[in-house]
Amino acid sequence: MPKRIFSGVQPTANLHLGNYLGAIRNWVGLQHEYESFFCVVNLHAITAPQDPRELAARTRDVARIYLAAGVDPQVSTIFVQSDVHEHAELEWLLNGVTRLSELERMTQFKDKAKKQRENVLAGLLMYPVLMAADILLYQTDLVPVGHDQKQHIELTRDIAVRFNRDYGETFRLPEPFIPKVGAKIMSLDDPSKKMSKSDENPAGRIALLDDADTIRRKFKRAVTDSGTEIRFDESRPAITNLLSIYQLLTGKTAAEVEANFEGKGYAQLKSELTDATIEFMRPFQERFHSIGDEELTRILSDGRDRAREIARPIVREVMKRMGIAGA
Ligand code: ATP
Ligand code: LTN
Repeated sequence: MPKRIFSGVQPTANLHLGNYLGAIRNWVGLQHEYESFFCVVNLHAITAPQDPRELAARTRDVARIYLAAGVDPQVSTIFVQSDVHEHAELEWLLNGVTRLSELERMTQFKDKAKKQRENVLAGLLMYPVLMAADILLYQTDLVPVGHDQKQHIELTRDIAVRFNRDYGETFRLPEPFIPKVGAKIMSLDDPSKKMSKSDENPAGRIALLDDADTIRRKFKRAVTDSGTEIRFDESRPAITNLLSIYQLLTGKTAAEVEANFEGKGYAQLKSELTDATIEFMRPFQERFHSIGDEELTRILSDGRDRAREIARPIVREVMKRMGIAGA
């Protein structure tokens, strides 16, 4: 069997540079080495309240972002999670080998539950089981994601190991693929927090559809550290974060980046970073806007058909092993 990758992004809000640099960008390189499945995980989005019309529009926009970033539908399978109902089916089946205590331990659940307080939806707790279903459904080898998803992939492995032990060898064990640079892009207004799309204040993130003026303004206001030297230094997280974004967007090495800014000040760093970001965004956004509705519909329905071909027999096999009708 060819080696496979699977990854996805939730269509919950405007995607930002962190989503691109930590995840989507790496898919583009990997798609030629692996058989690739890139999913818009809209069922995950309803683990928090959503406006139905916005959710539907964003689901298509996230697929457009995949394409604009360079995911090639001739090479990779791009589809919407809810179009392949096997994801929800396998999730329910995997609930039969997942422990409540494992779900309650997940840091993303704890963090998000704290924010939602008494309105925490049951789906938020089950979120990692649906993610495990996404991954295991395709016998995935590698899952390219940002650092925050590592714990969910470890849980996916635990679920797979338990299923294989209790019901016989069925699932392949996936590995995370977390980039060395970019796996955790930090917020521009608080470098102790990750850049996040659910953060109420948009100043901390550069959205992938921000215009040039907005980008310039956000970088101008980005916090910096004390000291004046511009180099990678863990004890100065704000500057290190700006340098990492610059490094990834320009394709330079860390040493080249430091040499470039030697003797220069913060204002120069911010100005060059703004230019590099706008230079990346312009063609990216042009591609985003050039993808027609019909073309997108065709790509997503092709993707759905390819995904279902693989997903269907796996769910059948799992049902058979568990003694559930329909096998
Ligand atoms: P939220 O902050 O609302 O939880 P998010 O911005 O983390 O949302 P997701 O859809 O949960 O967005 O993540 C999509 C992908 O982007 C995942 O692979 C995730 O690891 C990655 N990612 C998210 N934020 C960052 C970040 N700040 N730096 C690097 N990668 C990130
Ligand atoms: N939880 C992921 C999104 C996601 C995902 C997946 C990523 C859902 N299913 C399967 C990789 C593989 C997140 O980024 N928040």
